[in-house]
Amino acid sequence: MTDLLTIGETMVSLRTARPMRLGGDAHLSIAGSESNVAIGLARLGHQAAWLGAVGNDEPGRLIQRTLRAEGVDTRWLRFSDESFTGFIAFDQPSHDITRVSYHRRGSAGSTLTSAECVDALNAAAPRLLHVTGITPALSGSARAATLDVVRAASESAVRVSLDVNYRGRLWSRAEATALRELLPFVHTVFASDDELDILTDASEPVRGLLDNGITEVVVTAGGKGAWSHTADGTIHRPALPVTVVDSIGAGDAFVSGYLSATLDHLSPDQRLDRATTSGAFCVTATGDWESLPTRADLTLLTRTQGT
Ligand code: CKP
Ligand code: MG
Repeated sequence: MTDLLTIGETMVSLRTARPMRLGGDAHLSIAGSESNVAIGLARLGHQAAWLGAVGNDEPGRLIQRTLRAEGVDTRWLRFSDESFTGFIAFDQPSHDITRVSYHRRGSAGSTLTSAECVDALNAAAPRLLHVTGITPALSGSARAATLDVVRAASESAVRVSLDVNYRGRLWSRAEATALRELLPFVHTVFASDDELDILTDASEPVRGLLDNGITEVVVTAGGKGAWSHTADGTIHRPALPVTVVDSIGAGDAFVSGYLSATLDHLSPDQRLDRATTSGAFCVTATGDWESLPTRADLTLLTRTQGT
């Protein structure tokens, strides 16, 4: 039984604690919003599957091994002989700034096809399908694959979530309005407050999305906390007061907490509680996914904060 299927590109990552141009020690790992969410759900005890393509190379094998070690179902991972595993470099020129460089154009991860995504969806029959706005930005075929898999999910009554995850290095905001074509098939939208206008021209974007059939609009605003909007009203949770060490991956931690609570049939309040606690836990240590919480970790933070 698959609880959640997610599709997207996972890259090999190199991270340095100072400007990369100076050389020196680097930490080798993996990165990718969708696989971060899959790891987050697996750590919280759910059956999560990730579909993506990697090169038939050592970085690709690192991705497969890491995801397997984290308990993510990788049976739909495809090794490509034609293209390479994408690469992301993170360097920290100063304590508060993390610079990201992508090397992913033409990568294996951008060669996703509709057929492989829809076949995996049909075989996995997951309770939830999660996609992000990064995948359609990768290539024409990845965009078509995202549209076709969310349409197929919706036709099979599989609940679809979309995290906008706008990436200015991959496409312009005008190009990203292509994400609107996914909306008829989406149940839950995750967006930061500055991403909503990508999805709608409505003067009140949240209202516009709810009026157009989105069931839940979940909006994050960093230190100001998060909101969940449904036809029944709006709920807000402040951000937990933790020391932020590394905010990359916080959005994915938030999404995995939210979707975990959804899978557990929790109330809207409890969904937002688990999401904000998971996001807060993740930012307290370095790494996109390394610092994602387990269930025990969540109770630890809740107790520390006295909430
Ligand atoms: O929105 P987040 O900071 O949670 O996303 C982080 C991920 O997939 C990171 O792992 C990186 O590889 C990426 O977003 C991306 O493609 O930018
Ligand atoms: Mg994000």
